[in-house]
Amino acid sequence: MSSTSGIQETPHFEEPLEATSNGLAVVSQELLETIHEAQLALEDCIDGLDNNCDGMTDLADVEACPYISVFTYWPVQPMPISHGHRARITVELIPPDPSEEAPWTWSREWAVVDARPQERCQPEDIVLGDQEDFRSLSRRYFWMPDSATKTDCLYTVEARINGYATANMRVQMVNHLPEIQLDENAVYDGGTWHLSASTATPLSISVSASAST
Ligand SMILES: [Ca+2]
Ligand SMILES: [Ca+2]
Repeated sequence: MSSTSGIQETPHFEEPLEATSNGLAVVSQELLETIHEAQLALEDCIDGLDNNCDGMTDLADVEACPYISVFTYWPVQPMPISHGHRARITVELIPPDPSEEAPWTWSREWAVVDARPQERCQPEDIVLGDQEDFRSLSRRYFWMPDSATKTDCLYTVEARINGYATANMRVQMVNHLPEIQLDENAVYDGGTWHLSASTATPLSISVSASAST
């Protein structure tokens, strides 16, 4: 529409009051959720302080620091593992991580936290390898030391979830003497005895014989 002055008038549409009110409510709700998430993120679960000022400190702040059970199928403590062998430990997280896929909400840290006897065993003796993380599991590969001086060393491997939920697994380096199993029947071909043996190490056999009468 043109006025007599020649100035174009822009059509003006007013939003209904109800729509404006609903829009503000949505923004308000989103803002509250953002503030709430920020408050949860602010709580450090192990520092002894109420970081997000909600009156609850560390693990008492159950919403920011939920109870997590770290469960392991570790049947023997300590678990004997041969020198130089690669092994793995798996822990199950109950409940599962809040995220359905990586990146995970909860951190998963693995470490060797103790070695005994301290005179000849150190946590660094164990070499930690690849780690695999899933929503309900964390798994870590490691190598046992391969030195006779570390025989019978006891190591404690710890899985730490979200900075505070832990599980400890103990392993012991063993160095069993090689065992030789002879077949039930040695075979004599009329001039020579034939023996077969199974062993995990290079085989050297010393034989002494005496004639029987
Ligand atoms: Ca805290
Ligand atoms: Ca708090």
